[in-house]
Amino acid sequence: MSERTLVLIKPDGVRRGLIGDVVGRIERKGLKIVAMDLRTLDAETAKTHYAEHAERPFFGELVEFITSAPLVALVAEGPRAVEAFRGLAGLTDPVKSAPGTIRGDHALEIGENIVHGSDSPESAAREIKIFFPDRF
Ligand code: PCG
Repeated sequence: MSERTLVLIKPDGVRRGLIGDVVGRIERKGLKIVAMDLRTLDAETAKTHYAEHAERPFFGELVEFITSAPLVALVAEGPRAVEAFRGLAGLTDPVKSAPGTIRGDHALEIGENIVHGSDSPESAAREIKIFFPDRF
């Protein structure tokens, strides 16, 4: 059965010219990109997206970073898309992330870890509604 996941190529990924690398990995894996948009997030959208982290000490920093410059939001679709993309992305901490993953190959900082991927099909449905309210 097909599933959808929300992927963000965060401002660090866009700034460093990694849109093609990330999109290429998604496509080579066999996931289908069914929506994609380059945009700069406003603070309200960022806070809604990251609501589960609202009480964390790094929340302010997280919102400031994600709104600081353009990002790419995309929806990828395929069998177990959530888990499939999380495998491509690697662990949240890029230093602990294996080489061969997006974060393992490209990042060192937990706050600037190139991509976001939904962590469950339920989160994916919520996040896709935030980024692409009229599309699905
Ligand atoms: P993401 O986008 O998958 O979901 C929440 C994000 O919070 C996570 O990736 C990290 O980039 C970020 N994050 C987690 N821990 C920390 C931290 O200690 N400091 C900062 N600045 N960001 C963090």
